[in-house]
Amino acid sequence: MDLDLDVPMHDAIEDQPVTQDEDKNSGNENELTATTTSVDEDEEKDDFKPGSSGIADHKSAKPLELNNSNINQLDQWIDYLGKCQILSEDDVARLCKMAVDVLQFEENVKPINVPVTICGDVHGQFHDLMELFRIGGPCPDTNYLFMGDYVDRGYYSVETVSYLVAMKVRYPHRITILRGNHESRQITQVYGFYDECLRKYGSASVWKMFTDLFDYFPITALVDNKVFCLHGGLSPMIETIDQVRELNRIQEVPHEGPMCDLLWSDPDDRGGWGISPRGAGFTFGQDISEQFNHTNDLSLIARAHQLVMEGYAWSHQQNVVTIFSAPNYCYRCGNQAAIMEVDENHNRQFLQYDPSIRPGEPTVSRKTPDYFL
Ligand SMILES: [Mn+2]
Repeated sequence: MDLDLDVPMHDAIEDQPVTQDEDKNSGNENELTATTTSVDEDEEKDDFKPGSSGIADHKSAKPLELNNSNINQLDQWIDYLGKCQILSEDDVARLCKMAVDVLQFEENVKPINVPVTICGDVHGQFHDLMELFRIGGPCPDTNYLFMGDYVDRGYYSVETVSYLVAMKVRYPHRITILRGNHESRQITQVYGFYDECLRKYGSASVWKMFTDLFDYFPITALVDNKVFCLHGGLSPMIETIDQVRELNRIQEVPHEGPMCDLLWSDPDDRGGWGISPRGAGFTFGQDISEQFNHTNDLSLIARAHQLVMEGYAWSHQQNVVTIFSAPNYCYRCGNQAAIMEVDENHNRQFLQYDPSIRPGEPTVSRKTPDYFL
């Protein structure tokens, strides 16, 4: 079954900068062009240059080995972060340095075995991430693959990305965290993560550490050689998965080219390649998906990146699935979230969930306020 056209696969919120008014006809601005001015200015400052945080200055020649001491440290952090508390700046530095020594050894196409539970955008909705683990089962009992966009939009990007990175370092073979288009210096300066770091830490240091770390995140995963997983979609410059393996991914997400496309593209009802309304990546039709899956002997492309009201949506006659794991996105979209379990026999099951209750926070409600009664 193909996508219902009424489903807002092209999310007006995702496609427009937050500072723009909500009128979708007002120029169709997009995330990349919206940031161009500030980025050009920022690149004049050494502070914002990749690597300036120093977290990757003393990389290890071999993957991080866990011992009692760092396991205890990580368990403490995970316990603390699980209560939606932030780590100290020094501890974020320690965590990010450890994470570099895990992530630098992962491949551009991370091989993953079944069973695994595949998740889409989280976007700083920390309490909903905790709900995700309640629905899907705790990590490391359940293996997880997250397909990017941990930060921006929600109120708890710092807590969310700290938690996921700590889990990655603690259980490196149980959880995979891919890079989304929001795991980027440019995008996070516009959509919330940079400002949240300044607000919670009083400086940009923690933002610099995490964005330096994002450069090391793998960009795709391959589940049992059959399900190709990535944040955005396909690229006209990539015909085979081996071509993804050859990319140099340790860099800021480029404005164009294959790595950009993998993190930005979207499936479309129109055939062939199309210009993306986002201003980065491409749209690709069913013919493109079928050819890619045939060439690479795949059964499915699993991706995230677009709001879908049921939390998941098939497209291209089940050659592509979109998974979105932020319920009531931006605390106002009213969508369900979903994750996709793939079992030992490659059976797929979608688990849908609604927003968690957040005590003391504004809940979006359509009910008539009390003062009208
Ligand atoms: Mn995205």
